[in-house]
Amino acid sequence: MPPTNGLNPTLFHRHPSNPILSSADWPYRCNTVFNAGATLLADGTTLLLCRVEDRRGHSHFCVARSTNGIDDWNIDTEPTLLPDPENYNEEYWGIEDPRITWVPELRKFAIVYTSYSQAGPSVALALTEDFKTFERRGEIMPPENKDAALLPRRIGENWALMHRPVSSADFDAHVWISYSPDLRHWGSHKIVLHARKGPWWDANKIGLSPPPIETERGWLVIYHGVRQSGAGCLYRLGLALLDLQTPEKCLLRGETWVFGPEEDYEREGDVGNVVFPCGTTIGTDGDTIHLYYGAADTCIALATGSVQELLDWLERNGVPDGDDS
Ligand code: BMA
Repeated sequence: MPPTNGLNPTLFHRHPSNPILSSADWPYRCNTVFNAGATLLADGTTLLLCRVEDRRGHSHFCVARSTNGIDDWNIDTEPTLLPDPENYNEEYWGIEDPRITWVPELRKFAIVYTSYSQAGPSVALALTEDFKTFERRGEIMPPENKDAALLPRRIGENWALMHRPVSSADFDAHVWISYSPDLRHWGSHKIVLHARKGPWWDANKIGLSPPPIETERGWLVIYHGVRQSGAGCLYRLGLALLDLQTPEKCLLRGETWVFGPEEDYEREGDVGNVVFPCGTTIGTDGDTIHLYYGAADTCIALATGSVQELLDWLERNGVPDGDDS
């Protein structure tokens, strides 16, 4: 049995060789490497689509591949996907925080990412079969919006996208879901998870972290909560479970955070006190979850857990999502 401590068991275990990737590993000069999307290829290779911030402060993506998902990374020697502002003006200030979903119906990977436009961050979609050539579909949610991911299959007839719009500083930032028949026209917008209020760890601003994981009990969601204080922001992770057939319905949501900045590489960096996962992979046992997260906006780290333990924890400690306003 893993060590448990009532409400606060250790659900994610940091890998001893953390951080597993940083700018020091990169084949070309850059500032930082963080917030990577993750997926498994058909041959079992782990692929990370890493956000690389250059020395101007603009980001692009670069692929790193590894057979064990831990070390011996084979990193593309040049940027894999650069912003293309001449054709996609919304990428003017770069592309950030990719989330990867394998979509069986399309037989393609969908990459949903933040395109940093002059009007603010927005959500863009690209499809790929091989992470070498990319089919850009452009901006699918206007600014200000980020932290988006596509569900791997249609819900009824429609595709489903989770995302996080922000209307203005006077209103809270919640996680939403929208539906589309064609990946282009989006509607039926609904709030899935509300930011809580007051002193909560996830008050005022939350966002989806990796793409939701489909389980027999529902869509397992790892989301981040941003605690704003006089000392700055604190990014921590919580869990929720959404109904399989009606994902806008939150069945359970934890009250406490389950993973937060503790180690030096999470506490200190370009933006300290940040753990920010954009991808997971599931091991061959169908249960071990590998959580790849950006640490302090500076490097990439790995923590592992068990999907069953996360679900059991939610069943013991979760409450239905409610608006805490
Ligand atoms: C969020 C995103 C992330 C970043 C985090 C902490 O708003 O922009 O890319 O990791 O802030 O700086």
